[in-house]
Amino acid sequence: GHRGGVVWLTGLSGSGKSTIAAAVERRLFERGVFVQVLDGDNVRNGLNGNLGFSLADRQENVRRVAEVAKLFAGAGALVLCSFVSPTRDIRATVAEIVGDDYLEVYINTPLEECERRDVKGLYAKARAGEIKQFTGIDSPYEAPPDPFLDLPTTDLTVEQAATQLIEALTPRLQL
Ligand code: GGZ
Repeated sequence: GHRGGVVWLTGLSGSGKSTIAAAVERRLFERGVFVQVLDGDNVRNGLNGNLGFSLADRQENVRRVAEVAKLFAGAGALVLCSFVSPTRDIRATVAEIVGDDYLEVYINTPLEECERRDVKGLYAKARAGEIKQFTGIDSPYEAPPDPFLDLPTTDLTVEQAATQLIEALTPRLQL
């Protein structure tokens, strides 16, 4: 049997957090692991529908998610959380709430690469001033200095990144 835990993916918009989380989720689900993904898509409409993208709102967004993730982990789930979570302060809040079950994963994609991909066209809008306080453009991103795992996506396919993450989690969570 495996232990619950909170895998926290941090990185820029478009870095690949949610794509990698979905690949890990699929592969662990196939192995019978109780896995739950939390990301902006499933919490920013409902639970956190009243929050925007100021640093204070991001802090509150992430704080609520960390509390929910802790509840899931307590029930034995492996929780994959994909949030920009841009500052060390914001991530320190998560670590404090979640405690020993917190595993920080840096989806390490340089801004130039995220902007080149611009999957959702958000960087173009941010550059044009149509979106304010956009991470990496006019709002900060502080890279995590000492993550549990660093995934440089420019050198990895999604499946390779998922494999590295699962291999890193296996001893830790007794998968
Ligand atoms: C950053 C923004 C912004 C601003 C909308 N800054 O690539 P996406 O679209 O799917 O992921 C981004 C997501 C970030 O939400 P999070 O809840 O992860 O952020 S945080 O942890 O900082 O609270 C992006 C979209 O929302 N988005 N406006 N201004 N990303």
